[in-house]
Amino acid sequence: MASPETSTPDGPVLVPILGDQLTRDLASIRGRTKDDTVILMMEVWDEATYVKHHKQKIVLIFSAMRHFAAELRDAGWTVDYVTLDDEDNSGSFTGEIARATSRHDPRAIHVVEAGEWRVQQAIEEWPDKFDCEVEILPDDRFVASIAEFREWAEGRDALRMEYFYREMRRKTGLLMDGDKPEGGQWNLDKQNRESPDDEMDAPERPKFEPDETTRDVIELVQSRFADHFGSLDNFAWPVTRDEAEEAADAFFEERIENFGPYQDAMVHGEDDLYHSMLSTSINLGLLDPLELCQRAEASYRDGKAPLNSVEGFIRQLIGWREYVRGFYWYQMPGLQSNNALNAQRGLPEFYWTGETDMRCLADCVRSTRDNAHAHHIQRLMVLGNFALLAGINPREVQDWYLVVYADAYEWVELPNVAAMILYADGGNLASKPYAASGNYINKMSDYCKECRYSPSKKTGEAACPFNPLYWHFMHRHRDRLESNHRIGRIYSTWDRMGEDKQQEYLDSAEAFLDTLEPAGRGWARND
Ligand code: FAD
Ligand code: DLZ
Ligand code: SF4
Repeated sequence: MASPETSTPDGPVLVPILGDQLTRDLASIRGRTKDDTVILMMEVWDEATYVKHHKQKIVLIFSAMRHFAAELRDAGWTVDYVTLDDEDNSGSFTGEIARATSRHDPRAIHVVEAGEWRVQQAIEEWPDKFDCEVEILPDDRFVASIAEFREWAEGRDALRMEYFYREMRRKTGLLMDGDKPEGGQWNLDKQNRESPDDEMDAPERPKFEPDETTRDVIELVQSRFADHFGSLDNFAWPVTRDEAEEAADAFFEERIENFGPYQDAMVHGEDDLYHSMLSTSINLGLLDPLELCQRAEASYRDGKAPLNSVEGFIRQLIGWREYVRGFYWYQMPGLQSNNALNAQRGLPEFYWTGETDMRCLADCVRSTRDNAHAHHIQRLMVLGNFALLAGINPREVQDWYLVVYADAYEWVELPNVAAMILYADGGNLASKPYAASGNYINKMSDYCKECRYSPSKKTGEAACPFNPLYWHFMHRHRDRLESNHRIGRIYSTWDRMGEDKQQEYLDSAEAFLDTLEPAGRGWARND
């Protein structure tokens, strides 16, 4: 830590840039003069291991950080870059700021607020720890500030994405026709539920061959994080702004047209379909989400993509993405420990191994392991739906999602997991649990055709496990869910079944749940 004597009024401004702040338009460097600024970037053990991230996620972040540092240097900035294998590396952000203040004698530290609550807590201690001015700037890469979301949310009985999204449409002017939504409707989700069919022939997204920098990081990760989940064989993520832009160009040229209709479709072995595959780049800061929305709108206005695709894409970004970020900061730190449904089962081993006869789950875990990615409907209605119905403990599910996806940061992962899939917040984010039986997956995918289970069988050995698990879930949460106007009606179906049928469902579900092997915590966290 800097002592009072080491701080000089005419030292430079130290600008720490965190691993998910890789943009030259960052608030802390925008408008700064280069000869008065030292940018600090830090590979630190604490960040790489607070959960045992997928190997591809660490490679992606370290490689993108190293490329960004080189880009800044080329542009004339002074960058102090601390690598993980620097022998004096302290292992933490705060420890590295302490070392950097003694190297540079800064007159001030300017840092953009962290994406994650855990890191922000540490940053907020810096003004007391360091003997120079510390300025914490808002992260203005989002359309809505944290304060703006809070203002919108406070006093409302229920928070719903739809109403927030309309505010964001008005604020950005995206897809507006005066003060009305383009085409007359705000949300065209109902047009975006096509099942997969033979017409589908999604072009392959660009894959980026690891360059020397990425290969160095791959070597580092193979040696230092060998026991982390996931394969590195398929590493092909964009690691620079240029590559990310190439990936975005390909999406707007080849896939946005069909993005909407097939947004919820799933096909065995097809990992990208018409999705943008841009979340890793957006979350790192390599792409600006608002610019992407403007490009999407231009595709509609130029007649290259239909409104339902473009509205769907824009809704994911200025609706869901902005909404979950605001929700995270509004609900933290409680959101981490919410468990409204008192779910206590351990995470099954197959979430890590993929070894299950449930073909849908096995395919989603395979894609997760090989690509550090699965698309939204796989995360929500296969992996998430199973965790909800089987009553898996939210802490274990949260860790899993944070570990396994290359785009996972707690601000976006936690609301999606705790509130959207698990209903662990008791319904602040979602108006009902996203619970579904095998029917839904059968309709939206080709998984069931070759599965050893049958979605049309309701109970017994051959029945799709989602079927009895669905009723088991509904039965055990009747007290809470019966009064929910969006889901409560299903209890009349349950009551009409009669006791014998009901018991068959419950017994089948119990028999299946008894077969699940809990994984333990070793894959997610170091002891
Ligand atoms: P596309 O389908 O092309 O969508 C376009 C963009 O919209 C995405 O790139 C993303 O930035 C944004 N978006 C879409 N849905 C959401 C959403 N629900 N919340 C926030 N942004 C959204 N996304 C993450 O970026 N990080 C996560 O850790 C993450 N965890 C998730 C966990 C669960 C349980 C669920 C259900 C969803 C999660 N998502 C997360 C959202 C979504 O699954 C991914 O953003 C998406 O699959 C990324 O692929 P894509 O870029 O091809 O997305
Ligand atoms: C996820 C991650 C990892 C694995 N490693 C680093 C790192 O070594 N240095 C760094 O600056 N950032 C890393 N990150 C991303 C941070 O966890 C991310 O910036 C937080 O979300 C900030 O809140
Ligand atoms: Fe999944 Fe059930 Fe279909 Fe098998 S039958 S793929 S378990 S939904």
